[in-house]
Amino acid sequence: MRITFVTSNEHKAREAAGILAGLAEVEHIPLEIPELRHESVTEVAAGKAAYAYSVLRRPVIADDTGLFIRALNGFPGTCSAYVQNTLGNNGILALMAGYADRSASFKTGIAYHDESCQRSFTGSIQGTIVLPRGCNGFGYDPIFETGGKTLAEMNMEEKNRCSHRAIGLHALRGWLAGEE
Ligand code: ITT
Repeated sequence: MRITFVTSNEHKAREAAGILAGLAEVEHIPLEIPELRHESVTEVAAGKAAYAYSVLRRPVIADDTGLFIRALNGFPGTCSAYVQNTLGNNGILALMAGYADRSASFKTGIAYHDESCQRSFTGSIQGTIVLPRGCNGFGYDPIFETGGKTLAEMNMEEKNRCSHRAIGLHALRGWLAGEE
């Protein structure tokens, strides 16, 4: 089975190829997809996958991910890409100055779309916002700690055992395996 992962983010595609290995070959197409405004990563991912399918007409997956910080009422949520590009991790840390509650969740919506069906899956993990540590990964990984390590202190195999994206992709993998 061959699936096209449509994302401007090569790290996402690499993580997905690792998790779907042996079941599906993941081809990465770096298409820029217009994003719906919605509070749910799962809804945004479904919109991205529908758009990608309408353009490519082959089985696609899309991912939408957000960091939801409790003390900031869920900010940046589904605006995480914009906030990463504007404020960055240092800006997030500055916004959190003075907050004792550092808890946050990372959520990923994974959406699959082909000629006959559309399915969405969600993965979520809890963690803590910390000063940057580690140099693996991307985006918010250096400031998100879970199980004693930041995601940037994990190699891809470790991150793929516990991450929000891994949970969503394993759900997709299970469903695809059942469909075969
Ligand atoms: P798409 O083309 O797939 O939309 P994107 O990087 O813009 O790629 P999102 O809209 O899902 O993706 O934006 C999520 C933001 O959160 C973006 O800044 C990412 O770098 C960051 N992010 C996504 N997954 C992450 C992860 O596993 N670890 C750390 N940061 C992540």
